[in-house]
Order: sequence, then structure tokens, then C-alpha cells
Amino acid sequence: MRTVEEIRAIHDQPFPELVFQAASVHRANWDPSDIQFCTLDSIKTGACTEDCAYCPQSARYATDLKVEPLKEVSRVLEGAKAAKAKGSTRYCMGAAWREVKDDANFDAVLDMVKGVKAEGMEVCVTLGLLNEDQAVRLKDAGCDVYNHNLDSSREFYEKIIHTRTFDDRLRTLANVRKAGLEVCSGGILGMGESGEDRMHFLHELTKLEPAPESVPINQLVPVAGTPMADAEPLPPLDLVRMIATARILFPKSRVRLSAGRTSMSDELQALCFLAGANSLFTGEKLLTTPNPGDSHDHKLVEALGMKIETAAV
Ligand code: SAM
Ligand code: DTB
Ligand code: SF4
Repeated sequence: MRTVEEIRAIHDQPFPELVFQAASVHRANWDPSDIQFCTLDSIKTGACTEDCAYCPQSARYATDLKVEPLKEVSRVLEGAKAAKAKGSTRYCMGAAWREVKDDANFDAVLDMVKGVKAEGMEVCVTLGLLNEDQAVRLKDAGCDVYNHNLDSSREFYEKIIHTRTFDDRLRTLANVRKAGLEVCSGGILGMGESGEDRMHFLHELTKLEPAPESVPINQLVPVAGTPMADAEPLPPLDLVRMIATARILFPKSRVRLSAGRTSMSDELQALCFLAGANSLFTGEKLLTTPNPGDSHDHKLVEALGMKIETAAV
């Protein structure tokens, strides 16, 4: 495992060296022309008890958000079919919950998992904290992946979230692993974290063993009403450096260029692909905020002569 200093040395290389190294690692492990399309579905929206300072779904902030209870299973399956028709091979269902409870809602989520799996898609869910038994139930229902982000360094995490701890997050990730699910874990950039926080965040991710199969890198989507509404925009080259460093640290993982793409130029996204990003969230919406949309993404992939990955891996 690399030290924080070693990670910083990778990250701080001259930009051409860094991107070349990342691109070399990328092509040694993946087809660099391939891009995975994943689609998000917010199956339960808003009214969350947590106080995550970046999140429009927290009940504590006055955001312009329509709160919605758990979606019906049939509506979720319609969404999955539509996403598949547009090239998506992974369907990721997110709930604004602090934690999973053993109730009828969880039973309904298990039915959603079974239904999406039956469509032949990779199934991912992100439901907050969970215990080992709940992780096993997800696995048994056919779930492939659990998303649970570390979000930032331990130190910065504890400044922006007070209703649970970094160690709670790590415990959930351990439960996910024990159940044999794949791990999807990454974070958010542009929240006001320091460069040091970013290095410690990556270091925490490298401490997960085995490595997460996917690493989503989100750029903060600043939402009016949240404490981060006026955060300074992330310098675009900072994003590319973090994508490239993640690619080098996680050669065999998917590095997903996640939230924040509506404020990125096509050229910036192309640079991220060159630096090793090989997965996107597609569709008109992320969970609650806008996303570039299918026609934009199909055009972008075509303009770059890249190809959408066709089958779930
Ligand atoms: N409630 C569950 C949890 O927190 O684990 C699952 C859903 S939560 C919305 C999933 C992830 O979305 C968070 O971990 C965070 O990384 C990301 N996220 C939330 N709000 C965001 C924002 N405004 N900009 C970028 N990413 C955001
Ligand atoms: C992840 O890392 N990013 C996605 C997914 N995992 C669940 C969520 C992004 C949410 C952005 C803010 C919103 O749309 O509410
Ligand atoms: Fe709730 Fe998840 Fe948003 Fe935090 S990130 S407020 S836990 S939905």
C-alpha cells in the first residue's frame, strides 16, 4: 500500500507525466475506447435525517426539492428498461436513508433488485448504512454492487457530517464485502477540502482491501439552501489530476466521472477519459440534480470515436 506521501508524489507530477502514466495504466488494464453507461434512479427522495452539508436531500436544509416516498417496484422496473434501451448496463438505485431498516420498504427494494437483475443489468444500490445480514439479503436477491462513498478525508468528513462517523461508513463497507458484494466507493471534490484532504481521501480508499471495484469521483453540485450552495467551483485541472491519480491507484477498478458534468465542457470530459475515467452516469437526472442527458452523451461518445460498453461485466 502506498503512503500519503507517495500518493502526493503521483498527484503532483508535471501534468503531462501524470496523464501519460494514468493513460498507460488505463490501456494496460482496459480498452481505453470503452465507456460504461450507468443510470441512477432515486427510489426514495428527500426528507433524510442526516446533515451531510453537500446534500439537497437532507431534511435540515430548505432546498427546492419534491420529497417522494419509496417508488413502486413497477415504476423502477420501467426506468430500468428505458435505461437499458439507451445503452445503460448498470442500474443504480439510491435512497435518501441514513440506514437500512428491516421493514416492508427493504422488502420492496429487494424486489426491485430482483426485477432489475432479471433485465440482465448490473444492479447497484446505495441505501446508507447497513449490517451484514442486510448485505447478505441484497446479495441473495441478485444485487451486484453496493455504493457507499467515503466522500473525503476522515478529518474533512467530520467537519461536514455530524450525524454519523467515518468509522460507521467503514463498517458498512466491511459488511458489504463480507456478503460478497462488489464495492463502489469514492467521493466529492470541490466542497472546500484542502489538497491534503484529497490525498488522505485517496489514501483511505487504498486502505480498503480488496480495492473497490468502482471509484466514483463526483464534482460537487452546489444546491441552493445547502451549506455548500456558494462553494468555490472546482478548478477543472484539479478534477483531471484526481481522476488520473485514482486511475493509477486503482488500475483494475472503474473510475466513474460522476456528478457535476453539466458544468464541464466536452473537452474537460475528454481529458478525464484520457486520464482514465471509463464510466459515466447517464440520463437527464442524477438523483435530484440535472445531468447532461442521453442525446448529449451519445454525441460525445460518437465525437470521440469511443464506444459504449454493451454487456454487463
Ligand atoms: N443516503 C445514502 C448515503 O448517503 O450513503 C445514499 C444516497 S447519497 C445521495 C449518495 C452519494 O451522493 C453521497 O455519498 C455523495 O457522495 C453524493 N452526493 C450527494 N449530494 C451531492 C452533491 N450535491 N454533489 C455531488 N455529489 C453528491
Ligand atoms: C455517487 O458517487 N454519485 C451518485 C451515486 N453515487 C449515488 C449520486 C450523485 C448525486 C448528486 C446530487 C443529486 O443529484 O442529488
Ligand atoms: Fe441523506 Fe445520503 Fe444525502 Fe446524506 S448524502 S443527507 S445520508 S441522502
